[in-house]
Amino acid sequence: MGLGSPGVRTFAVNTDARHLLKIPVEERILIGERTMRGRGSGGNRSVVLDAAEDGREEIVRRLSRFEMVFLLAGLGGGTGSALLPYLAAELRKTDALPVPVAFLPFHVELETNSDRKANVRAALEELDELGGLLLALSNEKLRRFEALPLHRVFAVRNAYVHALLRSLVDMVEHPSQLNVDLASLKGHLAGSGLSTLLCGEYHISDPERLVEQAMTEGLLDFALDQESSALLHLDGGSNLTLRTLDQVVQSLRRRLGQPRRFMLGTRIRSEPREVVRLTAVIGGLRARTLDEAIGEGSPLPVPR
Ligand SMILES: Nc1nc2c(ncn2[C@@H]2O[C@H](COP(=O)(O)OP(=O)(O)OP(=O)(O)O)[C@@H](O)[C@H]2O)c(=O)[nH]1
Ligand SMILES: [Mg+2]
Repeated sequence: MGLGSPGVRTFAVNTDARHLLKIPVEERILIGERTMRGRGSGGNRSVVLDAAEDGREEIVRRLSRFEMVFLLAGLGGGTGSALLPYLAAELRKTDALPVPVAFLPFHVELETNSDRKANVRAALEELDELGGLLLALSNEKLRRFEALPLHRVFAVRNAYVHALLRSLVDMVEHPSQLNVDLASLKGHLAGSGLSTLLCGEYHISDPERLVEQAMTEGLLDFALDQESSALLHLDGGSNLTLRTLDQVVQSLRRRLGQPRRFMLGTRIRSEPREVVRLTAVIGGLRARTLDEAIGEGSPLPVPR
């Protein structure tokens, strides 16, 4: 997925050579050729981990020269479930900021296959333990669109992920009045345990609704585990008043139980705007366990 920035480069890493060739990216990395012969792992995380370890130096060298690395994987098989936490952990040792994005399988896939369930669980536990940013998006939420053709449904999902990542990049890329840069984002993340990213846009007249919507969309796959923390960034027009800003801050703080660690950034444009965009990094989370997730199917965030 290109994010429309000139500095963005797309990579695919896989154990499956045929699948790798079909993915429209700029650079491809095949791992585990010796052990898996380019045919995928057949759900075996440990053989993928061995292959990743063998190829570690090259992969880390190629990925770590970027400031942020978005790692996207569908969990449940061997390759994605092994590589997502592994690469996130390896990149955390470098200057790059890894942002893992985990797609969780439909519940029916898990209910009928205990190996897939074990793979998802292992990956989520490792990501949870690692802390930092995690986006977790359950395919189950797509059921809300069950009347649409599958490719349309995945397009909806991709648009939402794109909006989230775009809003993170925008936040750190543009210098603004109360500035949040990459260093301050990393500093905030370092003391926040597991964090996730929220974004939302709403009419300037209803700050409560803006916060409510961003939170219900973004926190579905997480539970608040310890004291929360928040980094809030608002992007609005010259008509964004201090009162509106304050209402958004108070609303978010209240909903999170008044976190002690709170950081605010703003970007105010020179022209008026009807819409305010909120980007927030919420910390002190844990990924909901699979059993919790399977217990409740939850609705899909609607992208804008
Ligand atoms: N949301 C989303 N999910 C995907 C996409 N591609 C694959 N998946 C899901 O990712 C999960 C894991 O994919 P698999 O091919 O089974 O596993 P793998 O990671 O390739 O691992 P192997 O066992 O080595 O084949 C599946 O449940 C797929 O539904 C995609 O483009 N978008
Ligand atoms: Mg595969």
